[in-house]
Amino acid sequence: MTSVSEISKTSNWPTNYGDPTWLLHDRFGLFIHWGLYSNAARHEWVMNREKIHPDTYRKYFKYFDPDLYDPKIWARAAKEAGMKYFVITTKHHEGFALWDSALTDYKVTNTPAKRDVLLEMVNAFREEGLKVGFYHSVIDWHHPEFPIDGLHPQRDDEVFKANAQNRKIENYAEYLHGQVRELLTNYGKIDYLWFDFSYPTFDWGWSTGKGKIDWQSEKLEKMVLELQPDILLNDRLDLGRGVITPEQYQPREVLEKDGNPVIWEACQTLNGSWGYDRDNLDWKSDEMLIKMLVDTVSKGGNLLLNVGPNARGEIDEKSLNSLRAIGQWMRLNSRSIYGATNSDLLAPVDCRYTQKGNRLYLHIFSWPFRHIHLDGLSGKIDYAQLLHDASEVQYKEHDPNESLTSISTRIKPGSVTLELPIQKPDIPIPVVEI
Ligand code: H79
Repeated sequence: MTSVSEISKTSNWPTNYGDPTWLLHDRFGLFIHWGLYSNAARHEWVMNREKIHPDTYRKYFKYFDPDLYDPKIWARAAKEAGMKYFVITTKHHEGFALWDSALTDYKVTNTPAKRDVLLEMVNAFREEGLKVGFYHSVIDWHHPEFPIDGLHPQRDDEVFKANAQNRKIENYAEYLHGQVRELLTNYGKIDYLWFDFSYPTFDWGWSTGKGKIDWQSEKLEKMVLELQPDILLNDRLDLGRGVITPEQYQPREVLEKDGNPVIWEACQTLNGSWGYDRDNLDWKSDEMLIKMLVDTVSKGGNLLLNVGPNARGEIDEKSLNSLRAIGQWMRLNSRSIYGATNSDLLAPVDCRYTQKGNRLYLHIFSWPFRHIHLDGLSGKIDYAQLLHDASEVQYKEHDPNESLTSISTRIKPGSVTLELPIQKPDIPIPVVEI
């Protein structure tokens, strides 16, 4: 087992980045995707997917009117779910600024919202004690100097492309750096900056993807660290460093690089869409979400779980209910999550281990017939209990020096057999603390 404090000394973490101890401890954050795509209510890539012209897309700018927006409600929901930080889309690929940027008119203060909703959000979450993260898209499908490539919504619009011949990525990079400067200057201490995303290796024949040369990532990173020396950064500037961020994909095992554990964070949706998606039918169950959190920590990572509030400024009931369910589980079981990481021990089938110091947490995904066998733990256990109600779990230790104790049960020498109740406790994922 690598302790959380040791992980923070690993190779994917540059010494000039902030101290990631808090992130590794906290393990669970809220991702929020909120922008003009929330009005379209059919995925945050709608501009791209439907190749919507910027002039047409402007209707969402004109009608962005979040009259029910109260970020205190969002912050409380996150806190009650057990989340310790949040990451908000300051600007997504659509290019719309969710704050009062001096560098563009395409910003929230020019919509019917008329106010800096980002500022209110940052204040509300800080008040609830959550750390503040900014998502910022380096891609921008609205900016007049962003060169058209194979990912651009107007990639097949010959007239648009002809008119965009003289776009200069340097001009866009200057804008990008300027906006990031604003975000890191005007909103107090920002704990985490989450860039999205580089795609340098893509080559569509007539155009290539974009990466660190285009964004001037080295220079951008330097500015970020000058403005916010304690900030943490993710890995999407094409620099090969920062928090590794697998997207809607649970790694199959502990994430390592050159044999060392790395700092990583799974980002996951409730339903496959990041932005509010009215007609979505792919909602994950509460149990699946809890499993996802446990699975992530059991592999040494964080979970950044997303909600897509709607354009009136509300997180829908379905999402809120999922957060509540996770919160109920966390209230009783968060000891196995906060400050915990993967164990070097191999967990039994359908179980996940997390470990914190010499406490081992066995998460039981599928309730067994009475017994679970823990290899190699004989003589090493002092006490075992169900975490949610502190009820003792009795167990038998099997002598490591004996041969298979019984041909009929195949008990392994050196293992421990937990004796569990027949009835699964009334909690989505029971945890045994050992
Ligand atoms: O904000 C959310 C998504 O909208 C954003 N990241 C999360 C946090 C995201 N944008 N793109 N992606 C995630 C992945 C996109 C992959 C693809 Fe492609 C774009 C597949 C096809 C087009 C880039 C180009 C990768 C392959 C070709």
